[in-house]
Amino acid sequence: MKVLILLSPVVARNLCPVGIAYLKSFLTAKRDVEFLVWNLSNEIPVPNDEAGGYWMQRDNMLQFYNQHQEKFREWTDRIMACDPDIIGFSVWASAKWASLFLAGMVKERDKSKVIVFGGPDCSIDGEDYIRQPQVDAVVRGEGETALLDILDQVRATGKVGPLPGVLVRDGERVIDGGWRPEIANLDELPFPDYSGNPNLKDEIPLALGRGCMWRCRFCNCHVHMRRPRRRSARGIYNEIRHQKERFPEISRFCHGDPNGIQDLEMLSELCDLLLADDLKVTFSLWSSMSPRPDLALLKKMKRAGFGCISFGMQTASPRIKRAQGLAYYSVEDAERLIRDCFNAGIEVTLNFIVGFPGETWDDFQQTMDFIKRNKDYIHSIPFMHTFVVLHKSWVERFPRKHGLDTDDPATALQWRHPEAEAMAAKAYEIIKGWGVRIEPPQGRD
Ligand code: B12
Ligand code: SF4
Repeated sequence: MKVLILLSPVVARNLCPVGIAYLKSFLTAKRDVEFLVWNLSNEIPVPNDEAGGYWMQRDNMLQFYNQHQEKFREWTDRIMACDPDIIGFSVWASAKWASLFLAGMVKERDKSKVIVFGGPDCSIDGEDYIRQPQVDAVVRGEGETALLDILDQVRATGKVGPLPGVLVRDGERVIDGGWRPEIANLDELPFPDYSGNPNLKDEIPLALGRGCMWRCRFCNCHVHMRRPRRRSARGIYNEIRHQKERFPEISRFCHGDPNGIQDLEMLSELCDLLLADDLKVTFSLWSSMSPRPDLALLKKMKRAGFGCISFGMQTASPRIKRAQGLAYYSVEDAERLIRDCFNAGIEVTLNFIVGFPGETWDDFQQTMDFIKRNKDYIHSIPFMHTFVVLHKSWVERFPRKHGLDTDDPATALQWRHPEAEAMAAKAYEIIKGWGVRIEPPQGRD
């Protein structure tokens, strides 16, 4: 059996998805399967590939498609010549339209080709994808066991029928297999396989677990990975050794799951294992703010190779923080954590959101005051995001409760704070004036 996974435009340059590497190692360990990954996005450089919102608009991608029809035809020819048993599209929102256009072109050539969509945007908008005639099945959530079942079904019957975790169509009717139980013990998964991925250059993605234990009101992560699960320190350490053996020229690991500072006991144990070894590797982490860890653990993390942490700080207004569901730490906790990281030698970058519902210039000022107080301890502030309502987030589902003047989720999705752009522009102007960098540490974006 041959499985071809496609990453269509537009995904960020050099994206090396941890999820596809997991699918590859899992499927090839379980079945005799040729697993191919084509990152088509690499083949058409897009100058503004970070502008995810722009590429989520169908008209923008249609214009791009019209300019590059020849390339889309060439891809279709290659896919047909490759003749895979399953054509899988790994879809992030920015790649939605190109994936749908290309799938349509394949189906036009051969209706019997099995086309499966999966990836983050399918978890969030799966019902929409399965209504498209060129899509035979949509996998929501993690893909390993669902894709394995699909593979077995296609081998036996040549098509995909109802399965847990999968949406399929019977004529016009959508059959929803419900959400598949998530893999309980992540240590049972084989290590992700990055072989042959041209985007694996300077750093190797590393997932410490899946999902996030918090429930920020603006976030929709819990739709994609529903239950937070951590890997064991020993399992992560073994993977680091394994990847180092496979790719000895790469010594930097970048974090590939939503939130790195969740299980402090595991982090501490991982540091002990790394310190007892001499792997000469470094790590970067994403994390929410937290009342923990303490200075001792941060110092140990630094010695073990954790060089920088990107914190989602979002706001320093206690009122807006509460509205965002971030009551689990205080502004003082955040201040202490930033300074402790600095004192431990860990570079801190902070990301903020401006223009949350109900945010006033006074709330904004509290954030600016916070940055000013802590500017000597902050490496950079790469993102001052203007708030947008995410599909399936709590804000979208319960808009009035979050200060919007509507009960309608569709209207909520369009909502923008009238001062958000002005706040972001002002913030950049102020923080640049203080000499705070707005680009992340080298090698981190
Ligand atoms: C870690 C992460 C990143 C890392 C990527 C790490 C890596 N190397 O893979 C980095 C920092 C690079 C990143 C960047 C971005 N991210 Co991000 N990221 C995440 C995060 C926090 C976790 C993803 C995760 O758990 N990965 C772990 C692996 C195991 O899961 P996975 O990659 O999804 O793969 C599994 C399934 O999706 C499925 N699957 C994947 N492909 C396929 C294909 C088929 C055929 C099948 C059947 C299954 C399948 O199986 C995989 C294994 O179980 C999520 C939030 C969340 N909790 O979901 C946001 C998230 C995925 N990111 C998002 C966005 C928007 C971005 C950016 C565009 C942000 C920006 N403006 O720059 C960029 C650019 C990415 C791009 N496509 O170009 C959005 C996606 C929105 C959407 N609707 O598509 C999310 C959901 C966050 C959010 N709430 O907005 N991100
Ligand atoms: S901490 Fe980050 S990943 Fe977790 S719910 Fe909040 S925004 Fe989402």
